[in-house]
Amino acid sequence: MSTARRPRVLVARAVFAEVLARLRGYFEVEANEADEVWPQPELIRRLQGCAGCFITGSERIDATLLDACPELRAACNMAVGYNNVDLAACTARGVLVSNTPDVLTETTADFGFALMMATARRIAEGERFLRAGRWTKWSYDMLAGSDVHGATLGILGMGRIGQAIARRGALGFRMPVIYHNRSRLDAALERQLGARYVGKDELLRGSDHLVLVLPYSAESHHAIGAAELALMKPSATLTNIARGGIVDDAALATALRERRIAAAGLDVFENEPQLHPALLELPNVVLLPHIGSATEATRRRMVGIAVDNLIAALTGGTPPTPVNPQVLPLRP
Ligand code: 8YV
Repeated sequence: MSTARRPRVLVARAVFAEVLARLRGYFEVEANEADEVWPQPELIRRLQGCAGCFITGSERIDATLLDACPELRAACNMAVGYNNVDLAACTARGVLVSNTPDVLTETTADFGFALMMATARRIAEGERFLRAGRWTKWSYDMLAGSDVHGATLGILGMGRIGQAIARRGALGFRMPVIYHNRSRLDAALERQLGARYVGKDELLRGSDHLVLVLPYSAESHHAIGAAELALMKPSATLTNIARGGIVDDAALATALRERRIAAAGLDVFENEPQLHPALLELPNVVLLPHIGSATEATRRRMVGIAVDNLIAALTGGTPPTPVNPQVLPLRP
């Protein structure tokens, strides 16, 4: 391709260096090696003249941006969740959206299970206790938590990651698994996972350890608020590896402070990276900075798929993981 005719793409956040080199084989690339999180006006300014962009969960693609960037034809998200993108607005304008499913499923399930275990067994609290020099003697109830093996594992959202967590619980830790989801799995898959479908209230009432793995949408906003937390056992833990906004963080902080549930493990927050200040004051919550998919191998696979989508979309190929394939083939 001659340089003059090559499409322009924006890589909105820092990525592995070899990825930029690969993209430069096809496109004029504007990168963000300083890894700034651009406010939307800056993102719009940088996107002028771009046919495609590589984005992460930090970049919001909405109707305002699309109207200000009429040449944009593909927005390739390095995440399986795409609630940062107004899908209907993209589809209406013929803009392809892609995500990165499958490659992060097992990695994120490992993390969800680890966070649930850390929460139940007070791992982070114990480390803080030790580092603070408070470990002066053994005592019978020091940092006593709750068992994971044999306890009832509840899963809200039974997609790929929910299923991978169910498998870990049922097969690895002999946990009875209950789940709630928009649609019920077929009976053979339920048997294979060792998971039983229940209504949402029964899930809340029956779980010893409840893990949230559902996508964020208007429908799932505050799916766990004060009323839902009130149904949970006082001994239960809650783990959120899905998205901020699914849990009402203020209501959760109150429930944790009043010990209406025992503990929580949170990797995602409303308004992240800002945290509700009340959460930071509580001993019985494990707080992590949205690292569910963060292994080097998985992050490389995620970037790779996002870039495969971008290249295919803008060179007339078949993007491997489009979210709105109905817009294909893209307008010239
Ligand atoms: C991403 C995620 O790291 O895939 C997702 O949906 O939440 C994480 O794996 C994050 O969204 C950055 O794009």
